[in-house]
Amino acid sequence: MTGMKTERSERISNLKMRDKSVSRRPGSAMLFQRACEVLVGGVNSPVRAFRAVGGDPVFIERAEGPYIFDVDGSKYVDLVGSWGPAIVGHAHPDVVREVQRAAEMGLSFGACCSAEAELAGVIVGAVKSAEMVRFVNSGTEATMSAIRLARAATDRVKIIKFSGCYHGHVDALLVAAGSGAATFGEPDSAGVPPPVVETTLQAAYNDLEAVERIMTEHGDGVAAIVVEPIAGNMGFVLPAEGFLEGLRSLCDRHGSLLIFDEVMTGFRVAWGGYQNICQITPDLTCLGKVIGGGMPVAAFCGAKALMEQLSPLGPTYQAGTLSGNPIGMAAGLATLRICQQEGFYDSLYAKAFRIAESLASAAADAGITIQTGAMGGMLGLAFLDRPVRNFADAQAVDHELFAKFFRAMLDRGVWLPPSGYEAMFVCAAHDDEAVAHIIDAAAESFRSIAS
Ligand code: KE4
Repeated sequence: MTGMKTERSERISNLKMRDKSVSRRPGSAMLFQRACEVLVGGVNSPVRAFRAVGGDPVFIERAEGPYIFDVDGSKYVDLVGSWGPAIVGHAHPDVVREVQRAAEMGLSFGACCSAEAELAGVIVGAVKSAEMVRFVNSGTEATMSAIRLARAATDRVKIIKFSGCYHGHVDALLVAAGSGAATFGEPDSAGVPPPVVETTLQAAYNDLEAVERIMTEHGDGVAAIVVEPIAGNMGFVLPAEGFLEGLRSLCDRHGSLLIFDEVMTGFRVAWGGYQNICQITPDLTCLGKVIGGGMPVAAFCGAKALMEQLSPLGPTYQAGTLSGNPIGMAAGLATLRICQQEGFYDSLYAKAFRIAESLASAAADAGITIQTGAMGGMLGLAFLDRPVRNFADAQAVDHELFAKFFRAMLDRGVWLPPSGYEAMFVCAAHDDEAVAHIIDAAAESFRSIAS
């Protein structure tokens, strides 16, 4: 689907490439070459480098509704939505208007503003387990701060996380699958000193027995179990029946805290988050993405007695220059106002379900077995002959075939996440035409990769 050529993209496409090679997307290729001179890997977040799917990254010039437009003037139906924030559609007029209005009054005060309590009030009203909120600027900050608070509140150090779950680039959570019986973490990034992750224990997602074994041995030293209630960083993995309930009761039994990392699922799969669906109450919830509507806004929240252990009331320090930023608050408030409309999530789910079902049948028609799933406005696709239940399954997915599918869909005007370890996201602006385009492109793409 090639959209209208913008004047700028005409200009870019006329640029001569330094190495004179002709690229399908000359503007992106030229900009990527330039970016690589001053940005590490040409990007500010690794997944954008397209290394998992091959080829150079595509540079986006603008986005509107369910579409994004690259610098060469091509148009794509977007199933990434900036990794979740664009839930109401890109450049929604109500959101843009509120951001513009806030910006005209100053970008940042470094002081209190009314919008902070207003957005916090919406979150407290929506997230059952939240009485108090602290805003931060990224999901990483939210999980990092929640862990610090949990350690302070319990006077314990150990943390349990699950392989394949991603909670941002927090040192303590950049842990590979641990080796040895106790499954102590080993760093899965350079620069993370082994002592930092020695207190991070790791288990397989959905393996409640493994967590029971760890808690039997270490329970009285475990500050918290941190979990994505739906895992969206190893594809799309639903919690097994009883898994989250089991974590809750293990935490209650051993005096540990349960942290739901709902940075991705918060206000994405339901108003408030997955905890409002599964009816399990975590002690702390991390939020991000949707609550900022595309601006750098994240948060962690929980019961008053726990949250008030944070500075300035309590001994656990946490701070941030741009936390509660008026522009971010305006974007978040405008976004959640739209999400709160009657039927918003039912409509999102209907789209996500329809796309997931259509992907499965189109793949089957091409003789390819895939797994798909959907919850609210989130969906997943895995080239595997069995449901993905944990990271080992996610690693067994045919990521090469996913890469071929990604490129085939990209060439047919559909923007998928550039990694088989990611989830996909629909938005309120995905209308019948956009969904039909995804379905048609998928049918052609599955046929092309099958051959
Ligand atoms: P940020 O620090 O990137 O704002 O949030 C970290 C984070 C925390 N928790 C969960 C469940 C998350 O999914 C994330 C970040 N998600 C990835 C996409 N899977 C962000 C994309 C990127 O890293 O560029």
